[in-house]
Amino acid sequence: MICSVLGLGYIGLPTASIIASKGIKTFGIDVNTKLVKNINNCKIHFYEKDLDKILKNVIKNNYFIAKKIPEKSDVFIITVPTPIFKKNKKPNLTFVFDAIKSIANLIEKNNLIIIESTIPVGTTEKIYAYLKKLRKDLNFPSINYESEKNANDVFISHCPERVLPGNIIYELFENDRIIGGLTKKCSMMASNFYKKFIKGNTILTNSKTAELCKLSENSFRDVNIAFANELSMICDENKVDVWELIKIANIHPRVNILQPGPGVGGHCIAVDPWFLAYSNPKTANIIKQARLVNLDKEIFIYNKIKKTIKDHSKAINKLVVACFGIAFKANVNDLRESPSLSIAKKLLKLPFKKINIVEPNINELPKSMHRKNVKLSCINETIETSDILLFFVEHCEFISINKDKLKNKVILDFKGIFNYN
Ligand code: SAJ
Repeated sequence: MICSVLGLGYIGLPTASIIASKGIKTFGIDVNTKLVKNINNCKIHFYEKDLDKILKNVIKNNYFIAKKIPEKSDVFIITVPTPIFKKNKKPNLTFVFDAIKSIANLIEKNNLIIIESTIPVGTTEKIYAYLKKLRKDLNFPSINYESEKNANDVFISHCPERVLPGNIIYELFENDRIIGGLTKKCSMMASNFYKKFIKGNTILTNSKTAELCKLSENSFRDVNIAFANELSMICDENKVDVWELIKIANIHPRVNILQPGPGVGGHCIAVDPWFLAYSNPKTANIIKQARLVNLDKEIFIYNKIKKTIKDHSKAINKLVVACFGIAFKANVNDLRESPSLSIAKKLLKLPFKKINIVEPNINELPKSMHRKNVKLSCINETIETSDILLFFVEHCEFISINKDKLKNKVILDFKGIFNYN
């Protein structure tokens, strides 16, 4: 059996590596020539626990090779990004359809096509219609999930990735998978394939349910984080400690409030709810509002910082501020859609004497932060030399800071670091 995984990013590369680790010949396909070369030399463009070991092994044993141009395969898995257009929040499916186009002429009877990328409801059916147009020689009967007679030549399913950045390898093996086939047979064929390399269960359904399920999961989390963020702003207005409030409220057996922070980052939860808000503008009210609340939290924090600067005894051009954490969440080096990074970038525009950035998970600052007065610094030196300390991310290194060192410092703790025991 040969499997091709198209898109070697945060999901595609770990997925391809794990499939190859089960002895399945796997091609990792990506349009980026440099990335393909680097991956074949075991150079990975992001950190994910255990991925380097697995990749090294599968390359050494000839089970995996990265390529630019797709080849004939039994299974094609699409793991390309599905961003949104900034202006109108419309899902951008260009990469998905480009990937499908790139394999269209390679597809043979009995091939499996699996879309893992997060997609709007109905997209798997659109992909089917697109392939039907491109490959008139193949048999594509009308879609009917329940029909036993459905005799397609190719089997298309949406099996959304649901793994947590920072724990991807473990979750790829262990998590249950939603298998959303266009037909029952598509689901069964895809399920049999996943069972070759996952320990979790496969849950079979139709493609639309699978698409909406993935979007619902991430929207659920976004809405719940928005609730925590809204509470944090209500607490601020009422001069109540939000961390203590949430701790007490969560003692209730049916209450489980999440943690507030500078907003929601990453390429998933900050993006996917917009798919629903865009396609269901009249009904997806809470979902849209939650997105807006989580975005507003960033502005709220920026205004808090500005007020603190104004109240400080030193003039702004004499002040040294420190941003603790610019990653999108705790203990990862991923900066995508990071609200902390976005706030830090806004701070660059203010005339501080110096800005210390403490981010233990990266070795150099992103280019967009390159300024004379901005430095990637270590924890202890930063504490000693900074006037205002801003805590944006709950990295484990920050939680273990000896609190005695922080006496006499102005601290704004947006992640409740000092409430961890
Ligand atoms: N966050 C909070 N407060 C919390 C929890 C999270 O502010 O109490 C913030 C984080 O700091 C981060 C953002 O939310 O900025 C998202 O982090 P996350 O850990 O909740 O989720 P992701 O984006 O890393 O991964 C999510 C997961 N989805 C769900 O938990 C429903 C993962 O399972 C998905 O596979 C992934 O999105 C994806 O790829 O869609």
